[in-house]
Amino acid sequence: MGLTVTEQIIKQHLVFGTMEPGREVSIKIDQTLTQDSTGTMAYLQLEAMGIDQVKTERSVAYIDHNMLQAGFENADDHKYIQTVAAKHGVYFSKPGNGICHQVQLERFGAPGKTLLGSDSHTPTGGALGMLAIGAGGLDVAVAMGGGAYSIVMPEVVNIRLTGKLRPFVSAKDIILEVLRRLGVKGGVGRVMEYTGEGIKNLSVPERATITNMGAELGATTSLFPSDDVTKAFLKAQGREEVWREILPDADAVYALTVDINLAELTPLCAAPHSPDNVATVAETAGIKVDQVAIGSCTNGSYLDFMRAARILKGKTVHPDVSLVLSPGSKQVLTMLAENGALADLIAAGARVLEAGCGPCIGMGQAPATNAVSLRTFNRNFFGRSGTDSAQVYLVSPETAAASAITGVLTDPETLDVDLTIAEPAEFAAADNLIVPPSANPTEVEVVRGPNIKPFPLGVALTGDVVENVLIKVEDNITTDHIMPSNAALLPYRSNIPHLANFCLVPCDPDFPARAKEQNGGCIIAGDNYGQGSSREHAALVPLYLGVRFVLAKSFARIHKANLINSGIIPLTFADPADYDRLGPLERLTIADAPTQLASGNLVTVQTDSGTIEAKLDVTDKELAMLLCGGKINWLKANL
Ligand code: MIC
Ligand code: SF4
Repeated sequence: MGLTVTEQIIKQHLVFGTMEPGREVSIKIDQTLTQDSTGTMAYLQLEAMGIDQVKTERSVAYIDHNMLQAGFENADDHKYIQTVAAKHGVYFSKPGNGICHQVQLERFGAPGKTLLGSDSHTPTGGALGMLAIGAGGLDVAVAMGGGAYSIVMPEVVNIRLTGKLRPFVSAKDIILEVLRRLGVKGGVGRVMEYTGEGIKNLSVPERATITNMGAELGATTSLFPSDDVTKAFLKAQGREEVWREILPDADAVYALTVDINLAELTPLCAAPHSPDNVATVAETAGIKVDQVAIGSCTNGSYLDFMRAARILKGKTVHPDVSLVLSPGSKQVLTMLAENGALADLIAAGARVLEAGCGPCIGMGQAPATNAVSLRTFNRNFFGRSGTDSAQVYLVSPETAAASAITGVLTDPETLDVDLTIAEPAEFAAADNLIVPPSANPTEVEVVRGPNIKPFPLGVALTGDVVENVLIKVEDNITTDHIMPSNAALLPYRSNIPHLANFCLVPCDPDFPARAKEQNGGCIIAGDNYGQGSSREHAALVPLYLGVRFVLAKSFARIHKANLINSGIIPLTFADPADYDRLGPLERLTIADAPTQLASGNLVTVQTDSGTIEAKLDVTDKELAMLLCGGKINWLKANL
């Protein structure tokens, strides 16, 4: 039987396990990336594990999230990451060089390789035909140390694209269409593999918009084959030598095929507050817009900005609109500056930020009260923009630029502009902002600022676990709910005690105080708990607050792994209807927890009014981690 691209890459990297959907497989990791908001923790963990030099082919530490330096904290963390990278064999991408996913795609990614990144949008690299997966910082630290990465062998879904996009319809509309059809849980346990005639007309950066936002499907990753389009991109990046062709076998078998005719697509938008709340721009058009933001790791490419510049050239942004740009990389910004497109954008009234995440993670540019913000980003979760009352719509750069001029959500298909722009034959590729690791690592002194505080460690599981329900939350709670990130909080990513005061506050402002008062407890949740970011702070902070287990209808993949790594037990309801039976401050008891968990049977949970059954769906290794209080304890005992 033939293999999909996903299966070919997993097979070549298989260290342990059987490639059957649902079974655990461990794979060798060739490349890693970290960014600064998850990176401090990852490198503290690397140091704690006593790893001297990284064992990967290439590991890169990016500074792209915490760019505002309102106090010393971010600058201190940048220094820590730069020095710890130099000491341990990691390349360092300076602030200003761009967003990790885009720079990795441009400068380091290679077909057929595996990449593990401490950021949920790491699958962006799948645009090059690599298996690129997001994970918690601790898992990335282990991979840097040469350890294999374990996943549940995914099902491979074929998204078969036919036809050609019409002008003004672009890659963002393709992934919004996939989200419209499959929803934010549609990719759970799956890899989305794109095939079909339609992919031939999509350049690598356009493919990257699609693989990037596959994270919003909950997918393990997304990828495209490595073909002539991939070759042309790598050549234009001066890296043709890393290209190799990787196509699915002719008789590859997919679990499911989803057909999309690109010619039939129209501009789409995701309405507040979920990326799968998709409607056509035509039917939503006319709502008044206050802010337009173009950029991020989803739509921060050369083509994205060139199209926006074409639309805005000679025009002026509407008086009531603030247009803000956050380019994906220095390469993109340089090229726009060199060819004059940046001047067109500035002349039209755009506010230009440095290449980085910026407003996508609430680092500045928070919208006004009740404002409507159109963003070319990938997430419109409640509160993520920094303004709880803001209404964020996710759109393509074409829709964003058209609306910036009119001041209302505007269908770009109503424009009369020629948007034919070729991908460059040569990109402005320069690696002068990438600092190689030190040739004399023993001489490097790692600089630690006062903002860096020790992180909490779990304790071995013993006896009965008796905990009160601290909070009961609904479906699709994101890590932005559990551990909010914004300009005020991001500087404290290496300070868990401070972050603890904000845990789950978007759901209940009293949660941190209650958790402290009760000396910890447990969390009851609906479906897809922990969707979104890879931030392990959404597990470490609850651990710090004494949360022992989460009982949910289901979990998002990365968050579940982060809970296990922290020693917090992720239980699911055997009968989801039992969710309705539980209330706040109810006392839940798991009698003789180690024995029950290890039995492999259903776990009986005593409640105030009876018992309910829960499932623990973990591998043997994960069970061992839970029993000894998390991955670090497990590593210490096993390595
Ligand atoms: C995000 O887009 O939510 C982030 C910020 O990039 C996160 C990482 C983080 O929380 O630091 C992610 O996607 O993993
Ligand atoms: Fe940065 Fe936004 Fe991309 Fe996360 S989604 S890496 S915050 S640009």
